[in-house]
Amino acid sequence: MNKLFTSLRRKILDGERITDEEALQLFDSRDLLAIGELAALANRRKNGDKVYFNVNRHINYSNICVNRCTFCAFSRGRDEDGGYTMALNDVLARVAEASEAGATEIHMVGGLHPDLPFDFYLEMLAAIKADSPEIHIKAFTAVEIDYFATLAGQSVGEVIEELKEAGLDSMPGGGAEIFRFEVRNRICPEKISGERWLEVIETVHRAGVKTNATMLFGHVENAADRVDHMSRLRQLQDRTGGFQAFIPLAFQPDNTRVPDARGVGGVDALKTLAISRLYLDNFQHIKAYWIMLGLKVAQVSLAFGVNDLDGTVVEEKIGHEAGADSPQDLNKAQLIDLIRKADRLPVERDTLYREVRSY
Ligand code: V47
Ligand code: SF4
Repeated sequence: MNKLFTSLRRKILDGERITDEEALQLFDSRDLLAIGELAALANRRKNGDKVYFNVNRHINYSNICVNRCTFCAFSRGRDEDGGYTMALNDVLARVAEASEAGATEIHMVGGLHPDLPFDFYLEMLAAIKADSPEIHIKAFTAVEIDYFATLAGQSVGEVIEELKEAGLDSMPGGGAEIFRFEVRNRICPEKISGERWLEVIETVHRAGVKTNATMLFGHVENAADRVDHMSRLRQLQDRTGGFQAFIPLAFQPDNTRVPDARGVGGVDALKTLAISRLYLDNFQHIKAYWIMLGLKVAQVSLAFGVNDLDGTVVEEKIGHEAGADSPQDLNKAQLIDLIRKADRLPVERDTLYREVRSY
């Protein structure tokens, strides 16, 4: 193993890429601290001491969904108890509240609603922009975009142009889960395939819209599935450069239907974040989503290659319906304190990673 770490250190210093085989060896290794130290080195060379955070608000406009992903405790069928769709005024009120609280971003996603027409989404974007033109709208996953294309009877490229026109600024990275068919077919058989997710995102990037990429881990996937997932992302990033951040999402098991899910301990979470930093050499930002990781693991991850924390969030349903025991919101002062106490430099950013203010 020492040989592996020596050779990887040399690769990082020479700016050389690590192979799938090496990533697998890292997943196999029990030397968490050595992996973390390498990831911290790779991160320091890219981002110095800065840790980015943003002031944002998540809005889940509806939880009604035609799919039934087994890991999802958030969605409901059309006639099921607990299903909701926000009225446009409720969405606008949340955006206005966010804007008054100094948010620079709205992160807005929802289920695949069986009845709403594509125009609903265009009108929602346009109304948000009319009310709060200064706020960046990061909305809809590749899964929703594919669904809109079907609803509208249009190509993904056409749908993206209309969404941009209506006010869409960028997209989050959800819906990626694990790309490999054997896993995807077990956890979300109705969802678009991994190949389709990548194809939609490639079209989005080519339309000049930035996105993130996620990976849902800690269910039934193995290390090879994780490396395969990251490999496809690395290849797409080589082609488009359109990804901003990679966000490993730690699986939360409550109220879900994934038999044999392994769950995510702190060691696995830190290892996965660190390996993603080492493997995804063409991603500038590795983001800890503290909602799923918990605050303390998210803070420690800043010594394991992570340089970005999402965000103030304010209201979170997807992880909390599945048992996440983190708070639902952090204020800016708490985020700054968390980063400072990790001995790093807090920098507020906007969605496109322009610096708003250092602390
Ligand atoms: O795609 C669903 C995940 C995602 C569970 O791009 C679960 O900035 C854990 O993508 N346990 C949506 N995860 C959230 C998401 C996201 C979050 C924060 C920032 C960004 C960004 C994107 O949530 C889904 C799915 O992978 N998810 N259920 C669960 N039980
Ligand atoms: Fe629907 Fe998304 Fe939940 Fe799957 S993860 S059931 S597509 S809301």
